[in-house]
Amino acid sequence: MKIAVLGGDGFVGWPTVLHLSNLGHDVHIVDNLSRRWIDTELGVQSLTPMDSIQERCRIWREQTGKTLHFHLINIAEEYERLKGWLADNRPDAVIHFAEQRAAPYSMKTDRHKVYTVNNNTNATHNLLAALVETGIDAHLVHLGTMGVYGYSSVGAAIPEGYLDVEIENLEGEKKGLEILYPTKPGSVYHMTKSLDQILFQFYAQNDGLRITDLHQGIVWGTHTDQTRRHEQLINRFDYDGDYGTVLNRFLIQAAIGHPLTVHGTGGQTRAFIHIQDSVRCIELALKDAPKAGERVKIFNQMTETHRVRDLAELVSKMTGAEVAYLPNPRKEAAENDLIVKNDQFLALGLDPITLQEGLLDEVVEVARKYAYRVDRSRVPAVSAWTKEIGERVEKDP
Ligand code: NAD
Ligand code: USQ
Repeated sequence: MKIAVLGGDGFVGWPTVLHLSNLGHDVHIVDNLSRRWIDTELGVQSLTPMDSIQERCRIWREQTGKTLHFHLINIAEEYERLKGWLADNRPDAVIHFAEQRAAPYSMKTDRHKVYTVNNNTNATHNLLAALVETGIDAHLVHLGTMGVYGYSSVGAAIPEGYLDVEIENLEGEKKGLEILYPTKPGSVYHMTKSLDQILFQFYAQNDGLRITDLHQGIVWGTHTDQTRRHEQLINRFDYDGDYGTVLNRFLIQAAIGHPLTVHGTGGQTRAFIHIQDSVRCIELALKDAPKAGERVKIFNQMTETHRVRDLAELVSKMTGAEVAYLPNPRKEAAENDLIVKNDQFLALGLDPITLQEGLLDEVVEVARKYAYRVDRSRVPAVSAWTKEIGERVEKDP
């Protein structure tokens, strides 16, 4: 297949590009490199030394003989270029990673809120409008998030996108209705992913676009089979307080002798998936495209759930690191349960990689190898969800 990977220079995008190219697909990366600019804005860098996207593509060709194409387009702001690119290239599938994905970054200031909404909502809507206008029957696979659901499970498993409910009509008869599972986003970033869901619902119903939305949990790890092939194919690894995600942050903190930064009691339960499984799920989803006129296909792309304090204890036991319980800069439930259905990927053949399988050691090794690149002052998470929380955290950091 000819596959366009929008956001193919990012943490999940790059290993996906390599995975699909390795399978023999003709892969085109479309990215505006905004993530690299945000590193510059924040004064941080990936733990791992990343080459330019052009250099990464050159090394892949040298290693495998396979060509990757790179196109510098801002899909949120350059609608005509995006449409023209799609019309000229006519991909069979489009994978959409190209959004601002950090919840703390999206809550930093009003400017960051506005940027995140403009970027993410326009990126998704531009893509949908351009697919309709060009008449390309490409399967659109979008990376969404488990966070659209909020995290309280009321003791019931979160289904894969849809919920059957019963309502009473005016005659007092009970009628069944299928609805999108209600969203309850916990940050401006997560809110943009909730908005995306409505855009997908509309374009699938109105224009027959074939759309799959993958509600992904927190991705951990760094290497995949392909990024291991050469040092210059290495994946990015975010450790800073805005972009670093919890388990990868704990692992790098342990490697540099920094106490593990648990927010609040650490009673937050979240869904997780290893980066290798993430790219495998995308491959599986590509093969299972909905037909025109079908509802949006929604998968929960996660393999296990963990409580933050249990992860901290696990990493502490492995490495001897101290655990620090800090005031929480976020507005979120202090404790929650989370039960998630992921039957669809299991049925398609996903064999989940779990935390116990030695991959944690691999990440610690990567973290130790590049620990000299870490700026310790960028480790604390300082973006506060409200002004009041900000003042409190500042007084008692
Ligand atoms: P990332 O920030 O590393 O990558 C996103 C890429 O998209 C970057 O290369 C960026 O330059 C590009 N991009 C952003 N806006 C763009 C625009 N307007 N035009 C063109 N390119 C643009 O993020 P990631 O961790 O690889 O996540 C990829 C997707 O998966 C995101 O949509 C995210 O919401 C979702 N996701 C990520 C995780 C995770 O733990 N990393 C978990 C669940 C879902
Ligand atoms: N947390 C800590 N200490 C830290 C960092 C985080 O206790 O040093 C806590 C947070 O308060 C939160 C939980 O860990 O309760 C998860 O935080 P996170 O930064 O790892 O994940 P999150 O903000 O939810 O965002 C990440 C990705 C996002 C993706 C989401 C999937 O950045 O792109 O959508 O995970 S999910 O969480 O399932 O919604």
